[in-house]
Amino acid sequence: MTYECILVETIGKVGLVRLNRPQVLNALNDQLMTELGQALSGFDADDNIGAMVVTGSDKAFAAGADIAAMANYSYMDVYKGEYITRNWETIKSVRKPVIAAVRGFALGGGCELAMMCDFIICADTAKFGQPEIKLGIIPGAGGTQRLPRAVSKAKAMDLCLTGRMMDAAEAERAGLVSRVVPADRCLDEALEAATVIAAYSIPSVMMAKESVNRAFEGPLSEGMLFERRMFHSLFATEDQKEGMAAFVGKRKPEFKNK
Ligand code: CO8
Repeated sequence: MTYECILVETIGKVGLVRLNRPQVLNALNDQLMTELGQALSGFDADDNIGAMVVTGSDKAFAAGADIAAMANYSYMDVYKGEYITRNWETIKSVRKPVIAAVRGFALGGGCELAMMCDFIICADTAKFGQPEIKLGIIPGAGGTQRLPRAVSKAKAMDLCLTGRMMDAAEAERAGLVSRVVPADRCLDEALEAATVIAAYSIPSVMMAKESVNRAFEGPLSEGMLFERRMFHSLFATEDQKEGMAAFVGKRKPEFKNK
């Protein structure tokens, strides 16, 4: 597949997507979001891939939705035509883990895209924010919903209402990111984490992801039941037998993803 707005490669069992619109700090337009969805869906369907990484450039993960592209849209364009918004949820249907490696700006839709990934590893240069308020709009892809769940109501209100940026240290303190590393280590750190994940049994990895996501949808008792049933079902896999036999036998497991 040929892409114009992203670069795609495979590193071992990891699929890597680089957002690639450097002239506009990886501003997210319909084409980029369509291509990103296609690339991630392709990796998701590929048995040789166990995890994915999405990254940008040193200067920007993504500076938000493309403001120039949406400046003249009407209400009917964005509501009925779903311009801008129509391709945004594909990433949420990806069942294997997706890690965001964030260097530089992750603003507006860029911050929201990072939050749609399963976790964020960021560089000490990273800057997160929801500056839509400065444009006379509000976040449209989770900034008012995923952000409060990730960082608390107080911090989310502060960011959405003032439009200020939060640096990497503040983002880590607030719980938005799982790790902060020096900028030149960021992508490698994410690729290494993805490589670790991709070596595990894919069914257990997928069920772990599904179960953690359940924690954000509905009551605790339902989440606990879902986790319990997922846990039970993994005893039907060959990989559970292999993983436990390998531990008991003091050897490395050889997972077959079955
Ligand atoms: N859209 C389009 N172009 C952009 C964007 C953007 N979001 N961000 C930067 N650019 C362009 C600039 O216009 C500039 O182009 P040119 O060289 O032709 O003048 C180029 O990128 C470089 O940018 P700057 O010169 O501004 O670089 P600086 O280092 O001075 O500043 C900033 C970097 C602070 C990141 C600054 O560019 C900025 O403030 N950008 C806009 C950030 C922003 O407001 N983001 C939110 C956009 S709205 C949004 O994301 C809504 C999401 C809704 C999603 C809903 C889907 C369901």
